[in-house]
Amino acid sequence: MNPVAIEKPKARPITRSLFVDSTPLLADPGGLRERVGRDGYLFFKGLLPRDYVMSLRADILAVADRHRWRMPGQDRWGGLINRDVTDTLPDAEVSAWGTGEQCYRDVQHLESFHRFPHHRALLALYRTLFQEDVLVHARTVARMLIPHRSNFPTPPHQDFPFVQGATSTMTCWIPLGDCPRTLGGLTVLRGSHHAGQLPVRPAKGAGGHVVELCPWETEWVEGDYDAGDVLTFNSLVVHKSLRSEMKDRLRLSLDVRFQALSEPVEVGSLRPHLPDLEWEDIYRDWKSDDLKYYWQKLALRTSPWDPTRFEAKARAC
Ligand SMILES: O=C(O)CCC(=O)C(=O)O
Repeated sequence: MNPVAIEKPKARPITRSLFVDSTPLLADPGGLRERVGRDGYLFFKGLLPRDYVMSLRADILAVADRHRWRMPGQDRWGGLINRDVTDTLPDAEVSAWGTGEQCYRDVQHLESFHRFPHHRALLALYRTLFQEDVLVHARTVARMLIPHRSNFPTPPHQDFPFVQGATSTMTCWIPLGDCPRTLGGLTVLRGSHHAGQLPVRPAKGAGGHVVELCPWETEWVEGDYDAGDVLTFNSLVVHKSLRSEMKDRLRLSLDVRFQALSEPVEVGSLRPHLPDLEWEDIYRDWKSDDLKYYWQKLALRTSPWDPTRFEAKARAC
């Protein structure tokens, strides 16, 4: 018997279409889950109140002011950078954290920053998606991407090797302020989670790794974000940032992860984003106690860190 020839998908031209707004599906949980199962991503226009987002933006920019890297004379929300100061930041710090390390460390101490992902609109969304109680990962990441010679657009990657735990974990990307495409917002490769975990190799930009894409994996979706918009995607979805064309302005955003409470979590997701920072230190000046060590009150299943997820392998396209 002749072996059956498996036909490979054909190479396709790269396309860049606009996000589909899933807000109408919030009233149709089945439809919402079907869409995320098919496309791997959901985009919501104005899911969060603009004031809520701008308030955290102002808190973070007040930290930036203490480090003198905003241009003087702006209001609390202005993102113009004082490049005379930021250009002197060491390359290693900027490539690791997007900004100076001490500034990022100070942001990681903000109570409003860690409280932000517990907003009821986000919890309700993930409860609908997972159909059970939700675990908010404590490791919230701020991307304070300043224009600097050591900052590069985030390369195409999947979050799963970095986050591990359950493949059903969802990343939530939230711009803290309006983020037009020209400021380098996040874009996703529609449906790319269906290919499973892809091999990685080292690269420049956030995360420091890139995946190899096949010539038919070309369907990028993107958009101009307003403050309050939310993008969420499965941890196997390939995503990257667009290149910022604004050489005088910072791009400020959060990455937060949510998962079903019954799924395993890798314990690093419950640690602060800076490896040498401890929660005790972060909590020192907080006004309320309710969110301190909140995950310790939950019945969690943990899974070990698997370093082989980063082993370089060739991909057969
Ligand atoms: O904000 C970025 O450029 C990268 C964000 C990202 O990769 C993520 O949220 O997983």
